[in-house]
Amino acid sequence: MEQSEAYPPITASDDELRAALEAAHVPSLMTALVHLTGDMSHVRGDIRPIAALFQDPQGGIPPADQARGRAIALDVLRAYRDGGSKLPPRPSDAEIEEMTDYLIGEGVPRNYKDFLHAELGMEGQDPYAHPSFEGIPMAARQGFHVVIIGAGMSGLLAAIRLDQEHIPYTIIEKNGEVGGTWWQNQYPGCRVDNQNHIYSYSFETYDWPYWYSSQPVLLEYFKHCAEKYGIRSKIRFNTVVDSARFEEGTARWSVTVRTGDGAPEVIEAAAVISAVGQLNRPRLPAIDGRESFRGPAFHSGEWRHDIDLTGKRVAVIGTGASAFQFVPHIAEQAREVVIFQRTPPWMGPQPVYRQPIPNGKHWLLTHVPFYRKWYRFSLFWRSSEGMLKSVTVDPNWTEPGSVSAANQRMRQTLTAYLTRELGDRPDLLEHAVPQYPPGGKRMVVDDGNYLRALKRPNVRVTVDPIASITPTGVHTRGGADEAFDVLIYATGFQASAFLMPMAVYGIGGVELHDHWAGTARAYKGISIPGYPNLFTLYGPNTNIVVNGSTIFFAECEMRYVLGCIRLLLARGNASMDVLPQAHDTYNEWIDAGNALMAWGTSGVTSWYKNPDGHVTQNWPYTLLEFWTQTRAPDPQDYTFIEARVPVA
Ligand code: N01
Repeated sequence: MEQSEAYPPITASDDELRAALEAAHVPSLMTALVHLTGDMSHVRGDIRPIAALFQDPQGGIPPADQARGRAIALDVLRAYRDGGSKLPPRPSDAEIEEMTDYLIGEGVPRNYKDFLHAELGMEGQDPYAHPSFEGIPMAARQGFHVVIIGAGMSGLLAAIRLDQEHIPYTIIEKNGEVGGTWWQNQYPGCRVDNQNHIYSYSFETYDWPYWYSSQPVLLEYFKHCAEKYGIRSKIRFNTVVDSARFEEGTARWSVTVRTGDGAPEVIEAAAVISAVGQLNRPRLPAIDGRESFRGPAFHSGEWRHDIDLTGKRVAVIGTGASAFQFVPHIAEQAREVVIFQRTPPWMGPQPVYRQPIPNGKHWLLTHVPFYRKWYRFSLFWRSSEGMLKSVTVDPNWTEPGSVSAANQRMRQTLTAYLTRELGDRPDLLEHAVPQYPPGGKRMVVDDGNYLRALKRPNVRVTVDPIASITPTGVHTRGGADEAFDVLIYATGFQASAFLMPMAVYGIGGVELHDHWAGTARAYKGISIPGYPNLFTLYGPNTNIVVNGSTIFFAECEMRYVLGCIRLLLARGNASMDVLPQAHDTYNEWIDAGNALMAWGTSGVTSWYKNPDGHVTQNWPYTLLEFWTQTRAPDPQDYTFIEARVPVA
């Protein structure tokens, strides 16, 4: 059988090949060599990754063995080039399985086989597309108009997938551009904390300039997707959804939108897909006197580029991922930066965090057949289930500051990193080691930039809590009055206020937020009882702390949503409503899972919990489990609803 991917022929010289191979991820390279030669000995020899060292970028392969692997690859690539860049038949399924085992350095548990095989897409399939709408007449599809709310990562994905099945839609977007959180967060230094080869749509590869790209690059990627897939013309920009109402007569939705100062307008929809994101509605803290400050004050998610910080005294409130990224930038401009820290973050060291991808790596990713696929796969594995065990609670563990022996080891490693980096500044180190267990909050990815900034003479960290904001600055509980020119709130987002500030009325006219009563819940993060044909992407309990990428979740969710739409069209029903029993049982299982994770423990506060302390954000299980849960809807979990009156 032919291999599924086309690559440009190799024309590089021996020296160019040699130079490119220096940048290779050797385990992925050895696996790719099987595709070029048909020879399984490349993954059966002694150049092999070691399971226990999977977090090492080269899987623990010693440098001398890496060099041997590169030398073998040089010979293979030369022969491939000189033979006209022709690939042998594709490896058999059993061989692919063996290559998978090789790459992740351990026998893949049986139940992972299907999942990993699909994620690989080795036959050229689109792993997260809906398997088939065959048999659904075009007229039925065309009559099923969907309103998508939001044109960020999830909304664009929804549009691309609906287009593939010829289902019409309109996207309502509050901003003037696509990109969602990547449009909203424009603070200096903003970048992704998930490596881009997995933080990207599975079907849309990109020549990423960085391992972890900056916000402008991410925004460009989503703009590129909107252009390439012809989405733009179906987006109503600068338009907000005021409300959505399920009309019980027609079993359809009426969505009330407003553009600018215009009059409200109602759009009818067979289904509504909410893709509103979680990290775009700033959360300003309830600190006394906040409104009284006379100078400029703004939130990190609403950066005031018109305010020149040069020579100013700036207060930064909060030390989460946002502050972590912009503090080094503003420290170069401001006269003085004072950081008000309530809780320090755990930092995961990553030396290449802001580094560009070397040319050799670009070349390998674009020219060596199947290298990119295996590389993405190895990252996927390394960033998925590997970390989960270290943040799982051992109920018999009693040491404060950790939740298990593995978590304690993680704590020691991360503490040693901080101790090393701040060895020369005991005053900073004293307040830099978090008391909560690693994994209790999202870890920040660090290449030393933030800690270097803290050591600057014009930067100071204070742990004296803020008592109030005054017209001129900050008054602390310790009694200090500090004067500032500018206040920057890096205090996060209203992530647990799902779908706010829209009003969403379901069966019986019940408003969704009243129904939730402060605790957002959904079945598989997607369906809510009493709200038929309302599907939420990145909804309740679909966020992750240590494993995977939110794009993986969105792709799984959207395949499930298409499964629902297909069910409706095949059965000829108007709407489907998830059964309360299925929803409740599912959420009990989610709660039980979260109670056993570091972020669910009682001493930890974060944006993952709602004000009552309930974990409304996080998925507590493996990626395999989410993939399995969302493969396809089970009709037994839903009631199907007919229209009582004809649709106008
Ligand atoms: O917000 P946060 P963020 N007084 O909620 C503090 C994603 N993200 O914008 O921990 C004083 O994490 C609060 O203190 P505490 C990422 O998923 C990703 O930084 O509550 N301080 C905390 O220090 C991230 O998790 C990227 O004690 C107050 C900070 O404000 C999420 O967005 C980059 C306070 C809020 O931290 C949110 O990150 C940026 C008060 N009254 C963001 N109230 C990347 O991809 C709150 N705080 C890298």
